[in-house]
Amino acid sequence: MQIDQNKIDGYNSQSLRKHERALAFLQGEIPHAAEIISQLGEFQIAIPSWALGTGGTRFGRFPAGGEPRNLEEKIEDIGLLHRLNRASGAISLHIPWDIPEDPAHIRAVAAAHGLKFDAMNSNTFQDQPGQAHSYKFGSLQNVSRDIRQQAIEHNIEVIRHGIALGSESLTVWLSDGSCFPGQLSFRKAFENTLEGLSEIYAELPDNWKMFVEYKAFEPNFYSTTVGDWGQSLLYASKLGPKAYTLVDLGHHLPNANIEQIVALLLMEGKLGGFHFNDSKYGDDDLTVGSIKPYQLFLIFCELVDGMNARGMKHATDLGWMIDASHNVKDPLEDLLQSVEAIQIAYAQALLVDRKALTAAQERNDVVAAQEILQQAYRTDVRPMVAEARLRAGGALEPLSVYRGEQVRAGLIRRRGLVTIATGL
Ligand code: PSV
Ligand code: MN
Repeated sequence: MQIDQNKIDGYNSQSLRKHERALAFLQGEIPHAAEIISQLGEFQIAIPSWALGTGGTRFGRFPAGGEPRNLEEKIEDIGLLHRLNRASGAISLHIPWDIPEDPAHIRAVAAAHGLKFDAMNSNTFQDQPGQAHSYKFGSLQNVSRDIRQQAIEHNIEVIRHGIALGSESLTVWLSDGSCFPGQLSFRKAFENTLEGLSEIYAELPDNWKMFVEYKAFEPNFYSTTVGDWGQSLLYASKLGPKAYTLVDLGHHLPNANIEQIVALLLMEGKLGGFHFNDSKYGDDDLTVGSIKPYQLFLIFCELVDGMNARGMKHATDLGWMIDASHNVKDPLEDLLQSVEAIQIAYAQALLVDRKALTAAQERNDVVAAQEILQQAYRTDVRPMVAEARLRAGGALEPLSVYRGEQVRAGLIRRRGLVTIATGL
């Protein structure tokens, strides 16, 4: 389902006056507003192919209806998001949930929607029908060479799919670990995992990156073999220059200082990718910015400062992706909210008066430092985000257009009420 440009223009003209007034006020307050708007225009956030359906929990699932039935329809849904916000210009695939049987065709479908292929994701956390060996006791960490080999071959297969689609990175998230003390040897699990990752790394094309994603717990609840940023950094450092750590916001123990983790990984040149979501308790996979928007802003402050310190391009030098699950919301509405929350945090971080902050830090002026950060955080930057969308041909108010056009009802009419998207 697509929304015509003239429809979007029609909605925009209804709210244009109000928008222009709000923007003019902001431009008067912020001398470098034009630069921020252009940076926002370049910033794209990949959408995972598994976030387009209702995720559910282990207790149940309440599908919204009209979920995409195949990869083409998933691409179509992301194309729709991108048309509305002009900031979701990439898709990230999980194999084997979304095997591109005809890569040339899938590439063409994505290109028609203005989408690129972001990181490819392997899956050795589930057993697939017909699979020779089970991952019940882990994949790359496994005591069995045959099982490790199967996981290595799967990852190499994922790289091949990615090459065919024009992707340039592989994200490896392993659920490997243990549920009970004594179940495994931490050292052997690490060594096996490192050996497997090295074999996968050796198959990466020159222009590819490997992202090693860590997670503190779940599905294993005693130990995780890539459990935190220290372990991920250890693997990435040993693997070589194409390997990086990937930070998923939901993968930390409660109250972890994620902004500090980000600052240090960037300082070491080892931060490669990002999975955005929000959480109250664990890996809750909630809408970005719905629970801890100030933390998200502080993380973006470190991202912006750390990338600037290394002369990195904000838009392209890290892999930006949403990794969330939608249990009670329409997945597409949730994703529109998440993308906007990311853009808001990014714009607020660009507002921080860095010179003044450094000066305050140098004289140990704690109060001034806090005021400088909060001055940026308390600025309503939404008109700049909307202006970036408007200039790119998107909607001033994406959610209003989505609802006004009754997109979900249209998808249900076309695809049916009971459709299940592949994924978790
Ligand atoms: C694991 O919780 C994770 O964050 C990884 O990125 C997976 O690829 C994704 O969620 C889907 O299971
Ligand atoms: Mn993730």
